[in-house]
Amino acid sequence: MLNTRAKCPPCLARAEEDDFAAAVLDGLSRPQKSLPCRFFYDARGSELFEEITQLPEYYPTRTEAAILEAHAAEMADGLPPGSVLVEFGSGSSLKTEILLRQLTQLGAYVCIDVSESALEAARARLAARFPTLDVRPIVGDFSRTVALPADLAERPRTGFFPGSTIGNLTPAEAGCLLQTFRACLDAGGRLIVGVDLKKDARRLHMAYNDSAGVTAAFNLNLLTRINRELAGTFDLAAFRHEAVYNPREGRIEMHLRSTRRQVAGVLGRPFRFGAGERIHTENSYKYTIAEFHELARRAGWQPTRVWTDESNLFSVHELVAGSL
Ligand code: AVJ
Repeated sequence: MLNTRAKCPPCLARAEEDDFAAAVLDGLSRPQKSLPCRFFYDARGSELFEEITQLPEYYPTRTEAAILEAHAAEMADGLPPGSVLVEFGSGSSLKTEILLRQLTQLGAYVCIDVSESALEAARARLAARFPTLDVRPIVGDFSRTVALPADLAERPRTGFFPGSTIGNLTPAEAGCLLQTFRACLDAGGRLIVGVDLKKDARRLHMAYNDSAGVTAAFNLNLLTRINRELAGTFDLAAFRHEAVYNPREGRIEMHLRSTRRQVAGVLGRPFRFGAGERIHTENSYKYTIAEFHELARRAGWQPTRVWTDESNLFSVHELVAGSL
């Protein structure tokens, strides 16, 4: 078993508690400059991501929603009455409603997110739409072990981690996260997880290089955020969005490429860029079903069922926790 503490670098969902300044200064000081993708999601970034999910080229969100719609009833059956649904990084909990409509035997819905405002908005909306549902928001970082409310301790648990958020992690980090979820959900617990599939590289390229330029704006917004929050002096016109599929690693990589030799300041410190030098801003890993099964098994999960769309663009996996 991997040691979660030692091998899990800070990865996702920690944007509100961790130090943007320290992460940016550190990332830009490396020989291969990089910025953590969790900082994309300031107010403007979240808005741009929302726009991305509506783009004709960006298939993951609508495909996953369609898979959930088509198979939610199957996902629900076999769920013991009184079960607790635990969502890791629930945000608006919008996709969750597709499941909640079918999970009529649910004992409670525990939603974990770093954003207290997002949790409160979701709680209010769910209270109106599912008046009998027991909603338990927890403000916290799902990449660390989260304790569930004591009165729910004896209930069977099902985890929910949609959106292919797991693709932002390296496979090693993803394995750590699956182990953390396993610890939270206990032996016999289930996990429903959305995973984007490997596919034709042109299709992937289009999804991350949309013709309206929304993904480019989303990527470049990171520099706007640095300029605003960290007294940055990035010239937005001198960086270009780049998204490329790396077939060896099985991931889309997003970069910001400097179009010329230049210096950009952050908190009074100068960072030099050569012409063509890149800042690596995001990885989005794609898996075959077999690859994801292997990853899950190594993290203590037994793959049980998997649902996909007709074009095999996206997968939703059901995993059952093995005993430790
Ligand atoms: C939110 C991680 C699923 O990797 O596709 C969308 C983020 N980046 N376009 C993804 C993203 C560029 C997205 N995830």
